[in-house]
Amino acid sequence: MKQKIVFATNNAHKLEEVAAILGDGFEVLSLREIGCDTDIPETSDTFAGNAMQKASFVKEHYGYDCFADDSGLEVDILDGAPGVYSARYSGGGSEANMDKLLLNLTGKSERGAQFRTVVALLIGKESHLFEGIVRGTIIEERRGEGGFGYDPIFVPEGYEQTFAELGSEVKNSISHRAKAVKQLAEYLLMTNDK
Ligand code: ITT
Repeated sequence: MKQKIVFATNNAHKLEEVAAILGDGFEVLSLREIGCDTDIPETSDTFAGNAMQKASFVKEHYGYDCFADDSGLEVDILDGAPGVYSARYSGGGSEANMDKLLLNLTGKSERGAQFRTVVALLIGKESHLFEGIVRGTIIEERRGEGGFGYDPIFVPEGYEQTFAELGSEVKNSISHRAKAVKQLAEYLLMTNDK
């Protein structure tokens, strides 16, 4: 039987990526599927704090075992910005966020960056955190149609294409979210076997 677990996110792209990474053994329920249409507050200044805040909201209000992730892009030369503010960097959407970042990096040759995800899991009375990082470079203009967020301007280390060009299969095997969610899956499978 499939293990049911709630993923506390409003981001359909993240839901799709995570369901693909977790694989067939799990039925991942979205917030909509449990009847939650609240924009859950994210007021912490750390990924772990925000991920835990989202997971706790669902556990408290709906009683489900649940996980949430908080993720973002950290640019070396900008001291880790936009970081936890990645979704809200420009005050507009993804296009405006990329415009602002490219503008802030105009003329800069040092373009190292990383995506980071922290997943918070609340299961029974236990809580766990899992982290994934992927290093890469911010290029000077957008390339590719796939993915979401900053994917068109991020080239992961060891590749020449952006996350948006590489497609979901490659992205889901090497991304920050893949690394964190694989640890989550191992943990869930281990506890399910007991
Ligand atoms: P939820 O809080 O509902 O889960 P969200 O989109 O607000 O969805 P986050 O708070 O984790 O998600 O913000 C992450 C932002 O960082 C996201 O909106 C993107 O701009 C960026 N980001 C995170 N993961 C990314 C990825 O895999 N590719 C590109 N951009 C990403």
